[in-house]
Amino acid sequence: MARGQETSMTKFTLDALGWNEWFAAQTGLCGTANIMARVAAVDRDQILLVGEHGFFRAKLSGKYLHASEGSMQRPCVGDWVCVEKSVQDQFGIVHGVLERQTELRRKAAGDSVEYQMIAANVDFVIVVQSCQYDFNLKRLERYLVMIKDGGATPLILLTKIDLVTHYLLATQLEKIRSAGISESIVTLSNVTNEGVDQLKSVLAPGKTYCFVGSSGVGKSTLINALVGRDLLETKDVSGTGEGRHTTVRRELILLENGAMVIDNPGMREFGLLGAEGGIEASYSDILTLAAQCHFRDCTHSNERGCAVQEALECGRISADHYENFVKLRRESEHYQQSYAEKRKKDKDFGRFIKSVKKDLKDR
Ligand SMILES: Nc1nc2c(ncn2[C@@H]2O[C@H](COP(=O)(O)OP(=O)(O)OP(=O)(O)O)[C@@H](O)[C@H]2O)c(=O)[nH]1
Ligand SMILES: [Mg+2]
Ligand SMILES: [Zn+2]
Repeated sequence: MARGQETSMTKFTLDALGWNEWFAAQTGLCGTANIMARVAAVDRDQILLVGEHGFFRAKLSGKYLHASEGSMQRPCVGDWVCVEKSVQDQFGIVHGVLERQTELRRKAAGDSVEYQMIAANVDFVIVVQSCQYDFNLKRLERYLVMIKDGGATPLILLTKIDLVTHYLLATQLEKIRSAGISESIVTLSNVTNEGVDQLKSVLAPGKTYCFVGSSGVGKSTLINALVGRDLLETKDVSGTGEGRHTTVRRELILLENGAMVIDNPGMREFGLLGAEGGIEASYSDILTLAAQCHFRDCTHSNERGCAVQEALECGRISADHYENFVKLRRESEHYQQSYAEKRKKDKDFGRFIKSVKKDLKDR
């Protein structure tokens, strides 16, 4: 693989890397760790950072590493961190992570009641589905809920349009719209390049775009096209479209036009946990109706005077849309209680962070 950007000598302004007033307001907490940098990738025990002097590597301070074990507080791609580094140091030392402006996270796999961070401080999350084999409306809705919950703006991207008929593509677009999803949609082919320029025109300088979706849908192929060379590894998939995972690392890449993109490994699951805000944003039509139900604690299943059931009966909202709402809300709430208990531990961590920040300031 052509390893590219980390060896480039380009310098940047922090603004070009996505820095804004939100982060600037926090720099007082950084003390002597006075270099601000953005996380481009997290490897085993090293972090690739990009700052005003370009790319460099860093490690977490021992104290931070110890306290943040298994926690959401560990730096992830897109984070802004406070680093201590002198010119002669090979590695920087990361002392703290600035509070995130947006978060993309999902429920960790299996029974574990934890969030898993996917990316931080992204402006847009591009949900990629392939028109061939991969298109799935319910999965799309699930992504939209978590994206909105984390405060980023979702965009929808359908790839591999060279492999399907115009009719099938039109049907898929119609399905998305009739489910009440109003986000922008781009359709493209990495083979014929149809639609690639349209996507390029959407990507704005200084903004960060995170690509998510199943394995084999063409995320890395597309990012290579945006970069203009084979920076990322891509791989052929079997005839069913079911891919092995080619990308194994989340990585922030700077495009020539100044936009930043994050490639991700393909995801099989995208579990919900405590995503009430995202559900409210995605199902505002149902929640507006729910406010008119006769009973305040209406579950919208079989109560008298239920406005949601009424709308369902007369076809104002689709059964699929409603069923998915019920399912996602149940899933989102399922682990809430135990998560809340676990949060107590994180509070202790929060106190620790405050003390570290104070230490740094007092030095
Ligand atoms: N026909 C067709 N093939 C495509 C298109 N985009 C990507 N491919 C092919 O699909 C395969 C998988 O592409 P990748 O870019 O590796 O997919 P990915 O989404 O990065 O996959 P993971 O890294 O595993 O998550 C490669 O063989 C690509 O050449 C497209 O628009 N049309
Ligand atoms: Mg990939
Ligand atoms: Zn009701």
